[in-house]
Amino acid sequence: MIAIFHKKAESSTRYSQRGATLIEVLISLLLITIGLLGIAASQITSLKMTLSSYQRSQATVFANDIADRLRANIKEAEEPDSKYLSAMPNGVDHGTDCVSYTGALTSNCSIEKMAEQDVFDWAQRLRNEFNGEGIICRDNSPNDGTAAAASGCDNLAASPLVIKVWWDDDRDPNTDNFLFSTSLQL
Ligand SMILES: [Ca+2]
Ligand SMILES: [Ca+2]
Repeated sequence: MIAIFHKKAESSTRYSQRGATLIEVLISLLLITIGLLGIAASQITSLKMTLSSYQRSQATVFANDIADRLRANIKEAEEPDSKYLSAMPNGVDHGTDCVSYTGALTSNCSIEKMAEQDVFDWAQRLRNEFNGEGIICRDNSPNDGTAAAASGCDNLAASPLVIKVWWDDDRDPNTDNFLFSTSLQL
């Protein structure tokens, strides 16, 4: 009798030891899962920040692009009623009169038409390559505005020339677009 009782007690201990091991394994799996989810979340955050910083550098490239175009057509850019300002926000497509980057301009391309074409080309590229929009205007407080149609530009003759570029940083149409603005030294 004693021997049998002893055997039963031993078996019960072994069983409870196996149970504890299973719980330990489950807890370990849970901890590993939580850890992996944490790593995944930080990876996603890091990817978002990388994309955000890439888009910001793209906005700078687009701003530099139109700044270079204004410098190349400085006589028109410096006019008080420059077409760079009045043709906003989408410019005017002058067909082949002022084809950019492809050799000599035709005699039909005036500096005013060139400005309108520059703005047109710029707006197209911003929309197609960046899903964004931009404006050239005069503004003494350039860090405002939510879109080309609500640019926050004061358009006063004494205000500096600025370039503003907006884009949807978080791909959420319900949040404001990001703005990059820079004042323009001609
Ligand atoms: Ca303003
Ligand atoms: Ca948004």
